[in-house]
Amino acid sequence: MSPPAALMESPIAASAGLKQNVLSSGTLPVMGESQTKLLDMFGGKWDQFNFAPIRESQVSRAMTRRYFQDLDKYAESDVVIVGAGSCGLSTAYVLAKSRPNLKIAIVEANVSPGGGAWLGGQLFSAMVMRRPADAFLNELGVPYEEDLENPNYVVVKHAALFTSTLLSRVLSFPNVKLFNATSVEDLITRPSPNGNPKDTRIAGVVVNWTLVTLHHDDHSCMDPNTINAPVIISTTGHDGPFGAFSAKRLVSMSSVDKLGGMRGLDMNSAEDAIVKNTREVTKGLIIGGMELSEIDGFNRMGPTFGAMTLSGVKAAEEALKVFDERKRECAE
Ligand code: AHZ
Repeated sequence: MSPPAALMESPIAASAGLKQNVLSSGTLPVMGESQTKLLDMFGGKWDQFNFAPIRESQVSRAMTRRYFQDLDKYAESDVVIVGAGSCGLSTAYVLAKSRPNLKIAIVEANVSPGGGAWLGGQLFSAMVMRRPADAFLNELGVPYEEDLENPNYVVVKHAALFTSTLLSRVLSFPNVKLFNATSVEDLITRPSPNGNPKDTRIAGVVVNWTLVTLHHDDHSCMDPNTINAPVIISTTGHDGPFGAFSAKRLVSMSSVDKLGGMRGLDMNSAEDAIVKNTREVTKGLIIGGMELSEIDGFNRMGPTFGAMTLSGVKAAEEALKVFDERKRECAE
């Protein structure tokens, strides 16, 4: 039996040993007296306060018109990202920023996007990232602390600071639409030219409101909707009630023989393996993040998130290759 880790390793530097990283590129704005006019505007005048009048139908139309326009626009997307966890959002950020002309739909089963990245391990606040994933934090402008005695990792004081910043950046891109509370229930497929199920091409996703997806067993048939796209990026996390969705579907449709199955925790091997192997697993379908551990049988890494961001960078790179290749094929 191995001795408790505390007996083997020197203690983590106390907070005095942590250096606050000051970012030139994007220190987040801090609310201060000089930066908010809201108190001047509203303070002490609540007696005269009124909202501008509105008719209820205007609220309804303001929401539904936009949503139905988005459903129409994104029914043919350039890229669909399944799952808005740390990997899916990182992928969306890199893709949307590098190709502003791509139409990117993100489909997230949960009401709240972010997956498991709102907290660190065991529901603690801090998020640890091993270098060189600090490059992703620098790009976003998320501040972090460095351990002066160990330069190999950095710490964001609260995982929610990373996730909320990433999410707000992604949602600000005009070429991205997030469909949350919406589940991918199936993949759209095209037969392989040679009849081999392994060469089946993925041509889109089948979606439904998550609340409907959860009730297929106790309601009469409730048919889904569809989104076509030449590139799907699946980042649905490791196996669970919703996780590893595409990986499991590829097995049931015989595109992949069997799942490798996620292995026990080994931070060092797991993070490198996930990033390096993020790829097009089946024609038209890229898998990244922890979902890949179920396909390939990689270890899990537990509460260190660098691989999720850099798997997102690799997924974006792969997606651009696949997209450009498909465009060339269509032009021929
Ligand atoms: O709701 C899911 C979550 O937000 C969403 N999702 C799953 N199935 C879906 C479906 N349709 C639409 N059928 C679906 N959305 O996918 C998101 C996955 O996020 P995640 O945080 O679970 O996965 P990730 O790969 O981005 O990050 C994994 C984080 C982990 S787990 C882990 C370990 O256990 O060792 N270590 C890390 C860093």
